[in-house]
Amino acid sequence: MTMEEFQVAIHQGKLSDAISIVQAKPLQFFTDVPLSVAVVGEPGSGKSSFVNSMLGKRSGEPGAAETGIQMTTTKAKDYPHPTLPQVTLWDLPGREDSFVSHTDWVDLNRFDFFIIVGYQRFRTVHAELVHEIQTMGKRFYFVWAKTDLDVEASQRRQPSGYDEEKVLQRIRENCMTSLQDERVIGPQVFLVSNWDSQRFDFPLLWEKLKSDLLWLKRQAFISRLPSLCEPVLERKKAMMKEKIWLKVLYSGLLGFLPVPGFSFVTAMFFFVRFRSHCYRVFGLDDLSLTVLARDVGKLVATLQEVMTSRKLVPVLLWRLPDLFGAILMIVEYFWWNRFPFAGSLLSGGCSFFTTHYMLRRCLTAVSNDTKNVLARALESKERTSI
Ligand SMILES: Nc1nc2c(ncn2[C@@H]2O[C@H](COP(=O)(O)OP(=O)(O)OP(=O)(O)O)[C@@H](O)[C@H]2O)c(=O)[nH]1
Ligand SMILES: [Mg+2]
Repeated sequence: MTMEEFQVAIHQGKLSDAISIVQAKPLQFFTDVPLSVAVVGEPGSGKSSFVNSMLGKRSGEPGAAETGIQMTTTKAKDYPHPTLPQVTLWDLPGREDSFVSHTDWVDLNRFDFFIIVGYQRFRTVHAELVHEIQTMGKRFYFVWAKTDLDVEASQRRQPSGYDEEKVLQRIRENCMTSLQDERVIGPQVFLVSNWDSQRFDFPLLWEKLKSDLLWLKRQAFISRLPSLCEPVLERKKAMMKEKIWLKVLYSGLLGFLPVPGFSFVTAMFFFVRFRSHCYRVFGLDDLSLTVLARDVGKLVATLQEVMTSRKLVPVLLWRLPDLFGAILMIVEYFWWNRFPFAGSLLSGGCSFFTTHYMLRRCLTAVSNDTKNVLARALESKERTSI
């Protein structure tokens, strides 16, 4: 799928237009977007069995995920879905609570959507997973596996007064409450048995997944947008780098003037002007941010929070040589009674190098900020399950 219009808008520094272009696309536009679905949960919760049920395979069949009582899955493995286009299910190794172990855990950032598989009870690891997924601004379903065992156990406990619907309702409510306690809005909970894809909520889960699919692909596409900008931003950076030299030359020459502190003032002047110019070129100036913030329903300050180029302290630290130059000039003027050659040389010489470094750093920071602001603008405001 090409997104030339989007890249053109980024190239023109029109972030707001770039976002509108994507948001205006009909859901069908995202049909071919690949979707990576990670199946996660504690060890032995039934993740691999769930993947097999989703693929329509039985454990042990060729192409099916390996299942077993012991820690079975040790590496993340992908299973392209046979009927859902461009959907890949990822069977992940079981994850313990963070206080037990965190080693060998897979980076969840690379997945677009999550299915948390739990059983028996809602555990700390589920809460941790929910938290991580929400922090990434991604969505999930919560699947309660082995419901057949819960139902059987309940039946054994009270054979006479047994009511399956009540048992299911109790489990469902328990999951919902636990998820809501983690501040999830509208949790999507499905009770399943991996042995029977017609029983309990499995058919419902299928229907829901099919109806959410294009929306999820759209979300996946949107979350990849900042990296889609990369080549455009690199080109812009290269263009702007060429213009840095002239500014460095002016700043360096002015730094030679025998006025204490003048090199600092000129360098800061060039820096601030260059940064404003970069903001305009990349679409991060105040006006553009105001329009973007209004369009995505966020505060300008929320977008600015992720802009590292706004921090002035590191820049001031880089201007420390100016202080030494200024002190040397003052000493030369007042104590040695002579023209401040050494101070001017120190100030001017340092000004060349430090200004060059500062402007290049500023350019890189603004370019990265463009991606960060875009990602922040696209972040969902609500901690919804789907
Ligand atoms: N009764 C019942 N047993 C299940 C169900 N799902 C899985 N099991 C059993 O639970 C055990 C673990 O299943 P797996 O699918 O291997 O679980 P896993 O989460 O992939 O385990 P690891 O890869 O070790 O983390 C196996 O013995 C399965 O047969 C289910 O829905 N009902
Ligand atoms: Mg497994």
